[in-house]
Amino acid sequence: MAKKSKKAKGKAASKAPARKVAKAARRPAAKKAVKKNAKPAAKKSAAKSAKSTMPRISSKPFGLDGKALQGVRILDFTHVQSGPTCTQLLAWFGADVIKVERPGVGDITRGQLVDVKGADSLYFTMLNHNKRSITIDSKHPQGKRVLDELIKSCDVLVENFAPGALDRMGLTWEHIHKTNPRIVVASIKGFGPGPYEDCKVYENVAQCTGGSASTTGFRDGPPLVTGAQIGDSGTGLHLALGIVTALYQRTRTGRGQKVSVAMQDGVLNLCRVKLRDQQRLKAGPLKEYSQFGQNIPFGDATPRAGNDSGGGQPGWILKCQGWETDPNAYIYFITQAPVWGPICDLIGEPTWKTDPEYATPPARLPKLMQIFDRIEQWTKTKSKFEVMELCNAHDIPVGPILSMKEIAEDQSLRKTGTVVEVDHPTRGAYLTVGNPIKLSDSISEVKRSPLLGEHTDEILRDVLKLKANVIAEIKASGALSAPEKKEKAA
Ligand code: CAO
Repeated sequence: MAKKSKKAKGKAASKAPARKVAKAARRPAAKKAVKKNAKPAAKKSAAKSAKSTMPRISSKPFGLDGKALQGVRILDFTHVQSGPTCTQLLAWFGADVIKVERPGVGDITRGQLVDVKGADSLYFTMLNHNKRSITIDSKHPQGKRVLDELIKSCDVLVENFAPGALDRMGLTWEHIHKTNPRIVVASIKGFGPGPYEDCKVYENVAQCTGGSASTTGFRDGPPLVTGAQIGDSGTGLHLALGIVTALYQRTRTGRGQKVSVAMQDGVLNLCRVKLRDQQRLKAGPLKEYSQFGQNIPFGDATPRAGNDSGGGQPGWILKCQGWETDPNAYIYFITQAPVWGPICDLIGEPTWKTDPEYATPPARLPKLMQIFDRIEQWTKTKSKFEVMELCNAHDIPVGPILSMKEIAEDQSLRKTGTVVEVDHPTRGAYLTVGNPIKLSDSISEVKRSPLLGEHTDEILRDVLKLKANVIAEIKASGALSAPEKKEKAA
C-alpha cells in the first residue's frame, strides 16, 4: 500500500519548488510491509498457490498487530456528509486519511450549525475523526503539483464533489491513473449516468429519488424522509465497501480502478424490499400491509406502510405508559407467529391462542389493527422498558423507542465504544458515534477531527519528504493559504 517517499534530493530551492516536490515524493510502504511479514519459503512458491502468498499467522494477541487498513493512504477530497462518512470509517480501520481542504474555508460543515462560537461544528467533528487536514488550493499551479505528488503517494483518492468539479481541477481519471496507475479513485455523485447525472444532490433529494420517501409515512399523509441519513451516510458505507474491494482486487491485478456510488442507487439498495413489494402487487394485495385488513384497495405502486413491519411478521408502534407527555413513550411490537401464545397470555387474551379467528397468521392478517389496539391497551399500562423486559422473557421481539437523550446516556453503548466522548482543543468534550463495525483484531480508537490545515506542514515534510526551504517556497506561492482580502477602496 502507500509507500514511504524517497528523501528529497535537497537541491537549493528554485523558482519551481514543486518540481522538487515531484522528485522528492515517491511511493512507499505496502510492499515493504508485505515483505517484512512474508515467509521466505512462501515467497519462492508464490506462483504456485495463492495460499503461499499469505503472511505467517501472527502470534501477537488479537488487537495488538496493527490495524486492518494500516499502510493504506487515502487522499480525501470529501466534504459535507456522504464522503466524510466513508473516509472516517477507513480511518477508524487504520488508513492514513489526508483530508484536502480549501485554504481559509475548509469543509463547509466546519461552519455549519455552529453551537460553540469559534469552534468547528459538531457536524464536522463527528464526521472527520482520525483524519489529518492539509489546506491546498487545488486550482493554484503549485497546489496542483503538490496534489500530483500526493496522488503518487496514496492508494486511494476519494471525492464527492459536484459532477465535473474534479475534472475542472484537472484531476481527470486519465490524469490520476497516468500519475499513479495503482490508485483507486472513488466517487460519490447524486445520480449515475442518465438524465440527472449533472445534478447536485443532498441527503433528502436522494431519499426521494431512491424510493425511500414514497414508501415512508402514512398512506393518507405526504411522503416522508427519515432521520437516518441513508442518502449520505448510507452511500458513504457503500463506497467504503467498494474501496476495500478494489484494494483487494489490486493485490491481484496491481492496478487501481474507479469506484462510483450514486446516492440514488445507495438508497434504492437499502429500499430493495419495497421494489420486492412493487412486483408482488401483480399477484394481488399485499396482505401484510395493514391497509389490506382495512379493506383499502392498493394502487399501482408500493404504498406507504406507516409502521407496518415490511417483513413476514406483522408489527406496529404502540403507546406505553406516559405517552401523553413523553413523545417517545412508545414501543415497536412484533406479533411473531411462534410467540403468539405467550403474547396472548401476557395481554390477557388466552382464548386467542385457540380461537380460529386469531390462532393462525392468515386469520389475524385482516384484523391486525384491532389486535394491535388490544395489545396497546396492555402496553399503555407499562413503561416501554417494562414491556421490553416482560416480552423478552418470552422471546417476544419488541423495541422501545429510544430518544437521542436516552441513547446519549446509555452506559452499555459507551462500554462498547458505539457512543464515545472525545476531547477537542477548541470545543471541549463532546459525544460522538464510534465505529459501529467491530473487528476483533483491529480495534478502533476515536481520535478528534483535525483543525483546518493542522497537518499541512507535517504532510509536506513527512509524506512528501520536502525540505523546509521548499515548503517555505510553496507556502509563499499562496498555494496553501487563502487569498488575502483586497482592501476596500477608500
Ligand atoms: N481548492 C480550490 N477549489 C476547491 C477546493 C480546493 N481545495 N475544494 C473544492 N473546491 C471547489 C471545487 O473545485 C468547486 O469549484 P468549481 O465548481 O468551480 O469546479 C467548488 O469548490 C464547489 O464544489 P462543489 O460544487 O462540489 O460544492 P457545492 O457546495 O457547490 O455542492 C454538493 C455541494 C454536496 C451539492 C455537491 O458537491 C454534490 O452534489 N456532491 C455529490 C453528491 C454528494 O456527495 N452529496 C452529498 C452531500 S452531503 O448531503
